[in-house]
Amino acid sequence: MNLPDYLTKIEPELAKVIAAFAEAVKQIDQVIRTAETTSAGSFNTSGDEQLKLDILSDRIVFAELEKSGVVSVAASEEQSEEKVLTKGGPFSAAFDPLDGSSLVDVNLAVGTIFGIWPGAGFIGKSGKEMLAAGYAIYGPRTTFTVAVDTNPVEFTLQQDGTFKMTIEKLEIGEGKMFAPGNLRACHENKEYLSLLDFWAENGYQLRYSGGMVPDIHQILVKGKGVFSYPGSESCPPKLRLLYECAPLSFVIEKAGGASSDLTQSVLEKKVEELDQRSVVCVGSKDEVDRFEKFLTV
Ligand code: FDP
Repeated sequence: MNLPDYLTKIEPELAKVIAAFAEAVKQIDQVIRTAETTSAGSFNTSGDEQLKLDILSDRIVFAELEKSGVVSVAASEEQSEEKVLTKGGPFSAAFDPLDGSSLVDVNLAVGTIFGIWPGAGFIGKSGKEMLAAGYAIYGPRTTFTVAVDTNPVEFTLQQDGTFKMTIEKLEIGEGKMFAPGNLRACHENKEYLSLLDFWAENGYQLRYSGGMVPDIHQILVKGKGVFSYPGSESCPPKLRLLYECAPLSFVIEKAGGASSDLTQSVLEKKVEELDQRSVVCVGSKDEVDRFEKFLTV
């Protein structure tokens, strides 16, 4: 099955937003393969240095969302403010155009993340209100994963520019694989250190690339495992609720996994500001429970 066939099963206006992201992904794929990986000489609101690729990818996504004609407001991790695109459009879309861009020059996999909400704007809304979310990975293959009402599905970009369904049902069970982010926090966060000891001493397989999207996608494809990114006083959590944590938690929970910010599912957490950070742990339910038990003192 190709992406257009899959989209016929989704509410038509919502399908237009997903199709817009897929179109943007095709263009970003080309840009990543050929454009320079140098700095643009600017910084985003989070203080991350912007690459020319970040800025190009950002423009591509905004242009495709505007063309869709159904997105009232869009917010990007690369911009400090949301943009009004189509007045009266039924949806809002938040995205990180190129997540993990510090990995581009070393040729590791990077991604594009998106979440689609009803109405105009994001403040005061929570992830559980999302209508759909997904991401692309630019690696040895370019894949596009999307979740709407049920289990997420994976498509792979073909040479002719079409997206062919490659996994029709992503589902998460239990299993021993861990992707622990922000290890710098361990010197202060001894509870996190104890959890890492637990995973290491119990024969868990370490699989961590440093890119949030591939590090989470592996949990969906292998059907097991955990990704964690807590913080400590001098190494606070840096992952963004709106652009990263909420959309990826939506996909994980649709696959039967769990998410936590240490007090609740990430999807329960309300967006208070566009650049809001969150502790995040996603993956197999037992592992997310374990994360909460070890780190809640
Ligand atoms: P990056 O800074 O390279 O853009 O979202 C940011 C992110 O990558 C995630 O993809 C990744 O999981 C995380 O940062 C890794 O951050 P640190 O290496 O700084 O802990």
